[in-house]
Amino acid sequence: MTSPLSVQTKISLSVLVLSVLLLINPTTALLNGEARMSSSGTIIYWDYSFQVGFENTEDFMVGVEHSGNYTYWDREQWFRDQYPGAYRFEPNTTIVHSGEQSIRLGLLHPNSDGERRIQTYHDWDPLETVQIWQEEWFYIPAGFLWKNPSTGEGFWYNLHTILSERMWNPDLVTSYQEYAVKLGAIWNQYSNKPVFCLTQGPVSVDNNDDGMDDFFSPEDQYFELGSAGVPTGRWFRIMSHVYRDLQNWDGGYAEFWIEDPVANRTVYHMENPCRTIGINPQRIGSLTPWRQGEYMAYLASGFTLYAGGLSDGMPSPCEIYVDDFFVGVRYS
Ligand SMILES: [Ca+2]
Ligand SMILES: [Ca+2]
Repeated sequence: MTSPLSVQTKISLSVLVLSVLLLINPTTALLNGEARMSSSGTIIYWDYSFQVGFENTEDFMVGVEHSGNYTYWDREQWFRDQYPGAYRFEPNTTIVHSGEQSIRLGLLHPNSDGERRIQTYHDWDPLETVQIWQEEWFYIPAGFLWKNPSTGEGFWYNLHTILSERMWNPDLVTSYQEYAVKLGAIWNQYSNKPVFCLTQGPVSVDNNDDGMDDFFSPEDQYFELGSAGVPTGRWFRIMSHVYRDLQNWDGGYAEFWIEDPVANRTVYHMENPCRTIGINPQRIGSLTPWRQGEYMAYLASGFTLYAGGLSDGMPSPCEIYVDDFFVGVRYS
């Protein structure tokens, strides 16, 4: 068990490392030999990494399914193709964490199911990727709508997805499979404030083809971080680290940090062992990450604005800002 003090010390060191890197690379950069502080307090050198400051045109270029080869963002869901004009995904110069721009994410008509999600992902090799570190800064405006003003029911928003496995394969008993590890925010009616929530799932993984989900009961999939109120009107950072044990799928772990500089940094830190591989990596690797008919599979991570909870009363527009994204992976 790590004490809060030592966690803060680690975060401080991590912030120092990041600050130095930002001085060297104030905008966008592909980095080799990138270093970050691991959960155990040691430096990890990433085999591949990049950071995006949303200062350049290519920072905003996203592949959609059926296409690829973008520098940073390989995919988003098909929804923007299906619902043109439903989103804002654009440079912003008024609410900025560093440099001159951030990215504004806006859902303009989130009452419609297809128009309430922006998911911006980079793909990874499922057979080689052992560790992923991801971090980015979020700004949720003051006055952000967290609950239905008429009914009092809360909304939820996914923000940070370090692990997204998806597979479409009609040859299997369970043709669509998904596993994810992600962090978001939700209105908690008991504490009467928005809180962070950690999700493992939703699960539809059937590696033995018996038509039944392989693991996790529904109540195991979702944890509200009740004491970790979500900051609004200021920048905060979500960081996470996933270890994928490719030999023993139950041997992985996921860590999350929520860093709020105003509220004295570390809001939450979890380093419990958990399963971080859902779909058999061989199965993901056997299919292309780009859709060919009904066949597709990928492992990816990235930032999101995915809103839900109710069909009516969603904020419109629903907007947040993101800046200074970093991701690194190790192949060992
Ligand atoms: Ca920036
Ligand atoms: Ca099964």
